[in-house]
Amino acid sequence: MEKKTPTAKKVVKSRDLTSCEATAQMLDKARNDGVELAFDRAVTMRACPIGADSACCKHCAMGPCRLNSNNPYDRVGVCGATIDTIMARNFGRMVAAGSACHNDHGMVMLEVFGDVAKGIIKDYSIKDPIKLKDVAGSVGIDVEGKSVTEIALELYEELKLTYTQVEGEIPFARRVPKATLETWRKLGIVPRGAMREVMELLSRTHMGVDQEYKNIVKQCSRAALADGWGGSMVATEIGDILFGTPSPVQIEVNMGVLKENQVNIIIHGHEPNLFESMIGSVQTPSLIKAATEAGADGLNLVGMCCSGLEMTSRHGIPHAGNFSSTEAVLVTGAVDAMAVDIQCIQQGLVKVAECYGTHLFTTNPRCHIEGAQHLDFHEHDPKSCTDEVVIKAISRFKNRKHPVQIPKIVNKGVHGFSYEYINYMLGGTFRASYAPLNDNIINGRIRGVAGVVGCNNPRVKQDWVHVELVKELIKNDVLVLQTGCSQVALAKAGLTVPEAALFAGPGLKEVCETVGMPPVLGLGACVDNTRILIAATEMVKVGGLGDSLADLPVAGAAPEWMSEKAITIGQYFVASGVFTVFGVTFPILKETKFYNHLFEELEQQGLGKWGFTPDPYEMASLMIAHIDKKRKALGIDKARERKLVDMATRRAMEAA
Ligand code: NFS
Ligand code: SF4
Repeated sequence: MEKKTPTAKKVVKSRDLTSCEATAQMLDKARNDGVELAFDRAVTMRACPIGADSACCKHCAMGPCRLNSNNPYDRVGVCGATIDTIMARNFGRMVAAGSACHNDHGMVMLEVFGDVAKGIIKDYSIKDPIKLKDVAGSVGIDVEGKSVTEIALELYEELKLTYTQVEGEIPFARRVPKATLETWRKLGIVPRGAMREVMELLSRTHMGVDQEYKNIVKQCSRAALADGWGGSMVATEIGDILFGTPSPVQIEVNMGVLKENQVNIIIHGHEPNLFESMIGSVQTPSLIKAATEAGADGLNLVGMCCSGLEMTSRHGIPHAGNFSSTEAVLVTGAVDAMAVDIQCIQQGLVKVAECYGTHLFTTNPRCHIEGAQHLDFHEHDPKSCTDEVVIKAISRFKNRKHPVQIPKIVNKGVHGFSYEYINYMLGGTFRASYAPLNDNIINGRIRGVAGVVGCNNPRVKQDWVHVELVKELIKNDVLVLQTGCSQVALAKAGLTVPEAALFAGPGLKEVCETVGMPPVLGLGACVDNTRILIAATEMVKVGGLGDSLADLPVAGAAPEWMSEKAITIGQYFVASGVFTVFGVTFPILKETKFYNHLFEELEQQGLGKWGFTPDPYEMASLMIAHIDKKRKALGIDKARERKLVDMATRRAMEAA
């Protein structure tokens, strides 16, 4: 499928590869230092055009087979597999991997929760008993008269079914709006346990099993829903119960959060457990003393990527940058240690860390990297790992050999908008409710809601697609909810502060100013996309916007996606009823039946559908057109018409 390819020239100007000024400065420095980053590798590593279209199959040794003719229906694989089968199977394998990744993480979170409830793990406790009761109630556990421990143990047993259940619907299926659930039941896509769904998807995409693309897509939906309403949702809810439900907090983001005279420690990955323990280690008096004795002004703990976002939301810990900045940040020479756990950890980090003398630690038994030092992290004795990271960081600080050059850029944002807080913020303490949001959508002040999420991808200019898309959406009165690396892009662009309401259309601006909220709400890590599902569910429950999630005037986007997890997230949003647009590239050939199925037919079945364009402005208009279509179907388009932004206002806004 058509895609934006990078400029063919071997050396591309740094500012054409990223709109993050700090990252550009570090890319320039890396080039001067003779160090290669992913940005430059993406220029020299041309994407394989057949693979990019998902037109090849290597599922058996009769192949690999390539169907790269102009008419993909001219040929079939050695086994006779058609282009639709091949693309659907490849897509299914991506969904399976992404779902496995989130579910594996969610399962670890649940095990930790179980051990905390049983008193086996003593380093963590239940921080939010109110949320515990809410979640338990939502899956049908009677909480009356029971102790926190009793409820926790029951919830642990119940939520285990999210993964292990062989038959029947997963626990959080009870949260799905009735009409949406009915559609899933009709289609046979309500998930059983994630282990079963992922296993079945892998089995069905094996050579010679499921060879009807529509049937494969059904299992894709089921395995993806087992992520969104399963493993990811468990990860979010358990994270809140154990570490606290986020509420808005002012944060600092960008590489300027590193401090020249302090011991800088970066945690990069996806498991809040490691990060929570690290917070304990940097507050340990003996370690602070050791840092001072080494000549440092203190210990500076900073996050990156998704666990960084969880810590930002829960504790206001500074955030150094998103996925495409993880190598670049090491080029500052200021990072004394980087500890990683799982997911989105580029192997390229090893080389860059080596060049700048940074200690790079892997900490999770699932993720060792050749050339990195491995320190096993265990929730039963977390400090033995995290203290060691601090000690190594201090020794590197004492012996810093590399000149330190930190880009002096720090941006501020207000993040930590949980589903629960949005409830309170809009409705007030005494009548916490989503009714004001629905009212403002119905009266047209807010045109609709968009979820803008996902990764960076060095094949497009870093952050640029995210920022341009979101600017366009808020200008058109679309309230934007964000997670993952996308949120960091917007924070760096200064659009996650209440003052950013200035850039919103008049209706959205009015709402933001009344409530004192930014037009772009940061909800956390990628697993926290489930907060968007829950918020959307509440909008349906409150009423006035239809019966099913598919009726809502909402749309989703992952403008710079790269990971298989993103595809799974896209598929569970689509299966939940949301029109979801991806940028960069899409692993599909146009003018095929499989394309038509994902991009049109799914919507006719009562679900959402996929969209694709690398262009942020086109992406915005696709999303807005969809929102308007849903408004029309709900009969609330009239209210909206009176609120259209005229040219004069628009010009005034541009000038502002
Ligand atoms: Ni999400 Fe988080 Fe970022 Fe993409 Fe990776 S860090 S889980 S996958 S790159 S948003
Ligand atoms: Fe080729 Fe079929 Fe084997 Fe795929 S499964 S590699 S299309 S023969």
